[in-house]
Amino acid sequence: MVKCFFAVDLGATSGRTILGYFTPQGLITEEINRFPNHLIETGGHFYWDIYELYRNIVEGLKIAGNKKDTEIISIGIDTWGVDFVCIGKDGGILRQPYAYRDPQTEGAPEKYFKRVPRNEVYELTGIQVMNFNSLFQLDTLRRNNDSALAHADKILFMPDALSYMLTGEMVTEYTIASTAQLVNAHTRKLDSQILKSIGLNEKHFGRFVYPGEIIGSLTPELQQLTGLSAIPVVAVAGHDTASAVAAVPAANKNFAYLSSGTWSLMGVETQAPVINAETEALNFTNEGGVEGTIRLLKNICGMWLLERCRINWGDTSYPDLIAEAEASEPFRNLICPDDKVFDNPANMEETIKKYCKDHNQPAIETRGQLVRCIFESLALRYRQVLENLQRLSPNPIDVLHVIGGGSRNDLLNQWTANAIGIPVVAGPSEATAIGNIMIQAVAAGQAADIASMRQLLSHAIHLKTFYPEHKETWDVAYLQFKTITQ
Ligand code: LFR
Repeated sequence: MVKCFFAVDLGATSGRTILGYFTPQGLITEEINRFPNHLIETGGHFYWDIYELYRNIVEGLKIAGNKKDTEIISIGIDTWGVDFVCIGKDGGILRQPYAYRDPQTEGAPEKYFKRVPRNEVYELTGIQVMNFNSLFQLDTLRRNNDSALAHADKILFMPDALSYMLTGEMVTEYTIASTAQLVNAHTRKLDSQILKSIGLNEKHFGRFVYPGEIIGSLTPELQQLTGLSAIPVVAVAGHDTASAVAAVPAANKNFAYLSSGTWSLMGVETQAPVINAETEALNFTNEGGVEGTIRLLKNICGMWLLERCRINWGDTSYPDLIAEAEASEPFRNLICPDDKVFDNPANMEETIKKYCKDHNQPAIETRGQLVRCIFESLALRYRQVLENLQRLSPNPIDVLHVIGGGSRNDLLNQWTANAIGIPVVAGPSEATAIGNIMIQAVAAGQAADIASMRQLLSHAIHLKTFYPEHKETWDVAYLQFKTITQ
């Protein structure tokens, strides 16, 4: 019997379940199922379908349960951050969760800061201000007299809500509550003052747990449906970015990471929150990580730009698009990836073209030019954020670890190295699921800590290093980029 961990990893565009286990030489993983996750637009709002996500997880459990010679030790769920469901007194889900790209939170932070000063909120939470933080979503629902919130007995974040559907147990996991902007960065618990400011208290949340704690075990209903036994569901780092950062194959402390997927999350790992006037002005976040660490990072709009363009491009593969970009003229068009216009436009391709036109750049004529514009702009934005990080980080930064699906893009990795002037180490591409499995392995007593597993990973996983090239050309382009973003 091979003893495996079952990881559920849900992102904004797709989800997957993975079986994995560690050997003295490294890590063995097997993808069990992969499925799309859709933004559902109706009545002027955007939602996720939590029941469909649940159905796909159960499907994965059934497949894994049918595997001969495999025993599942535990299950762990991580998802994107900030979204949640309201649970009624009878235990039912009161409405499908709103998706964080829903426009209802536009201007929400400003409204909230009229009642609670912005600097006080930042000092308490250390979290970057983004419209969609759960704090502002909840405040928006409160202002709108939302019926689900009005009847909510409990509020559960996405990973906790899905764990609840698997076990019947309600918890609030630390990393996912932290990115919600509801946790005090110093006490690492829900902040009662913040909760009070939106008419809530600790009772509205499940038992507070940290990564590695057991949530509950599979319900009898699910045991019957899947043929599995009462397997424990473990709280991993419920926030996908926290699970991904756990899996950075770093040899020592002197690194920055870029978790590259729908978002590009660039940051460093620190032992304590870094909350000061500069981090506040630059809107850096201090999100909770595993084993007491803090993720000092910034959200950069990442592959979302390309994912949205691809919707209109049929079945074109990433390698084809990358080849077209490589064959196009360099630095012809540049955008600021974090401009608000790219948040959730009806047509991303047209929005990028219009942005270039409005900034007096040559008209984008080919798909290759468009993809090149996205990649070069991202690489230059990475440099801009890294320069700030180098000033804010308590440790020197010798290398950038690129992890997540985007780390498979050799061209972007090379351009990133060129732009930032330090080596880029790419991989693992399934960092989030691996981090999820690592936390389950530590919880099961199979490993002492995350540091030892990172060491194991750094030897066991094939990593690619990219060294900076063409410094002068990229320096010139960076100056050009800065004129757009200022
Ligand atoms: C990445 C991520 C980011 C979070 C964004 C929205 O998947 O979790 O960390 O800021 O999605 O939730």
